[in-house]
Amino acid sequence: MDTDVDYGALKVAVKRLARQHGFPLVGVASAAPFERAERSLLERIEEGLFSGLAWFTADRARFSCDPRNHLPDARSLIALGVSYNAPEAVDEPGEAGPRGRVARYARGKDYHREIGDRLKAYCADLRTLGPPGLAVKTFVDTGRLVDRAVAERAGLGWYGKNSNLLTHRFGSWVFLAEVLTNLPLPPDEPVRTHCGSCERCRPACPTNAIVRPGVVDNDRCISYLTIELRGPIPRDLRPAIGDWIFGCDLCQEACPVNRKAETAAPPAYWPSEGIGARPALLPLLRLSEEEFRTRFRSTPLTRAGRRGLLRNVCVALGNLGDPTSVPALAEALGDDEPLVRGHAAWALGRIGGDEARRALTDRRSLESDRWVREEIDLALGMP
Ligand code: B12
Ligand code: SF4
Ligand code: SF4
Repeated sequence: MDTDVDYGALKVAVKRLARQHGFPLVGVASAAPFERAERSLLERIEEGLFSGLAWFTADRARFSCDPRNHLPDARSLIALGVSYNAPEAVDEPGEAGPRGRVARYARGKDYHREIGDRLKAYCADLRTLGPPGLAVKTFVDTGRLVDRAVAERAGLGWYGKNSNLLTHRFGSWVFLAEVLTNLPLPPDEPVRTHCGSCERCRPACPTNAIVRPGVVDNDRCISYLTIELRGPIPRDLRPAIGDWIFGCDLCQEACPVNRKAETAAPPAYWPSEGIGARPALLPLLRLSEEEFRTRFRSTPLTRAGRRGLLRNVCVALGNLGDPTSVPALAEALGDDEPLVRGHAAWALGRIGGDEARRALTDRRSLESDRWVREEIDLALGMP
């Protein structure tokens, strides 16, 4: 790199530019390997805590913890954070019937594209600052890099026992992204704060997914069960999901640091831009594939797809136990997707009553899928 360049001054300009591009949290970290993250990841994979995510292999973990795998002459990481905490007042208007809950990060537009576009514009402007030969690579969530570990090293925040990165201004309600570069920028210091004796998040988790402080068992986390899991939700975990239909925020809602969090989400993440915070469930159960695609295009809901969302809606309805949902669930017993039919059967069994039993018995004689028939039998046997 050019010895005539004042990298301290360049760092100030790089950070100012990041704020101008809508990244209020910005810090710089060295691009050295993330040894602690690699150790943690490999231990957790070995322990079986990631067995549900087939793509989360030991090889991927090793690759993700060394930024030089992406850019051989990488020197620095510019860590970026954006709040997704929207003001409550912009929630959707009321509608009758049972309602589900959506994790805060997923209520509006999808962040991958929105932040991806901003990263592109930011990097284009970085080129006007940087010396010749500047190389950059951008990451947000899906890249093979450990986003939280980068943010922690760059001083954006600290690890909470719920394993989220907590920040002074926005609590843990932040998306993380980064720019990897060959610029040797002087690094920032990590934040020294930690949870102290607080333990509130752990008992707040209904599936006991926080197995040790800072360690989440992916396979028990409602976020995984409602978003990433493609097949049936394990029967023993369904009751603990409550009314969450996409993601879960309980370990973050319990966190005292989040009480003081600024509500600074850009309008793209407001509930009015997507599914909202507490959507009415019965209309969701009646969505066709076409309607699902039109309504939820460019929102995080596409990750679960119609079948995943409707599976989750059935579980939430079963847990809410509102008898007015029986006709819609009975209709869902005839859905094209066995995944939806099986979870509708579970929900009807949980709600119980004559009408629910009749619907289950009628469907049983028509049902061709073995797993769905098993769910119907179990539902009919429910107390
Ligand atoms: C896989 C994944 C998941 C999995 C597994 C989550 C997990 N905790 O490991 C599932 C699907 C469950 C998930 C859920 C969620 N996710 Co997610 N997820 C990821 C992804 C793709 C990889 C995370 C990873 O590598 N985990 C492996 C473990 C080893 O990493 P870690 O948790 O950071 O582990 C560190 C700590 O445990 C710490 N540590 C070790 N020992 C100890 C001991 C103590 C006492 C403490 C305090 C810390 C500590 O060191 C470890 C290594 O650095 C990242 C994006 C990315 N590319 O990084 C997003 C990411 C982590 N997810 C994110 C979000 C928003 C969520 C949800 C909040 C969504 C929701 N509301 O439903 C939940 C939160 C659940 C939770 N409590 O963690 C954000 C987190 C933002 C933030 N402020 O932290 C990320 C960074 C995406 C992004 N770019 O914004 N996620
Ligand atoms: S997101 Fe929900 S299920 Fe996952 S660890 Fe936190 S409280 Fe538990
Ligand atoms: S609830 Fe308490 S223990 Fe959990 S992350 Fe927040 S401060 Fe840490």
